[in-house]
Amino acid sequence: MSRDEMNVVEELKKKRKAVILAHSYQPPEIQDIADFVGDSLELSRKAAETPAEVIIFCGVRFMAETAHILAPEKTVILPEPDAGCPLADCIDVESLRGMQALHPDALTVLYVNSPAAAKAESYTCCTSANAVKVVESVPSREVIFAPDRNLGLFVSGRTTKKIHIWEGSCRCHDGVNPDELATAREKWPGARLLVHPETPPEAWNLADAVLGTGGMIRYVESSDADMFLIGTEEGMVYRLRTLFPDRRFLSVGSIRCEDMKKTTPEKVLRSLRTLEPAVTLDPVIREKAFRAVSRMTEVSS
Ligand code: CIZ
Repeated sequence: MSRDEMNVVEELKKKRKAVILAHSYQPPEIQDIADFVGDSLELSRKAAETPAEVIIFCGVRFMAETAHILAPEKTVILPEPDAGCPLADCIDVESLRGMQALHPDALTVLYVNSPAAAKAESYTCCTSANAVKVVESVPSREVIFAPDRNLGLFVSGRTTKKIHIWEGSCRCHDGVNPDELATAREKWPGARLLVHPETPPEAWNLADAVLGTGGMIRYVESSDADMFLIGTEEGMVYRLRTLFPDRRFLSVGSIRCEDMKKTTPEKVLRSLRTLEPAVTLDPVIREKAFRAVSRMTEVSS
């Protein structure tokens, strides 16, 4: 973005009382113009706390919906309305109710990568940063965990609760090739390999740590290694390089989310001008989803 365009963004932000929030998987040029970059939990918190009246949410639809669920009085704009999440699309209300009928003693923990209508049918939500803590907090011995199978498996290995796992996945993370990770490990023996829990267990077995993006940042902060192999969406490497310019980061596993790359500076500029397209939800669904999302934020605060 040119200096002139950056100035226009700044002026419009002031005029609209707007803030730009961007997920760590967004392209570099979006992370560069954002007021805050983070994971979905951090961004939801920012959305709820910010005094801004308008939130330009650079991410995918479920994230902007979560911001609207937590801050209905603010205008939440998703600059690219077609930025979806195939993982979130793995679950629908009717099938979720079907699984709940099969396990009447279980409460449902829904990964935030899911549609608001499914959140409205759930007891609570979680992100990759707090999944184990949230599952442990639920007042039932049995839990339905949806929609990410790999994260569900990750949680079941860290709790004594009985977990009924939904069969869904993020096709970018689930498609990671463990051989590629093993080759990278051999090539850079001194580097630490960090992978996301949405990757399959074969990837975890090769890694030094299995972490959400916020956890990866904290890991690097407290590590004395100077090179890291990053097994999550490639945008995270730009974020890490920005935060830790004196360390080396390499994206491994070819994990690229095309939906995350649909946001462009031009679309952000257009949204600031027009305040469109805004994300809204049926108020009844929003209210019920708010209960589930709030239970999560209470546990992780
Ligand atoms: O929860 C998020 O923001 C996602 C999608 C990834 C992560 O681990 O931060």
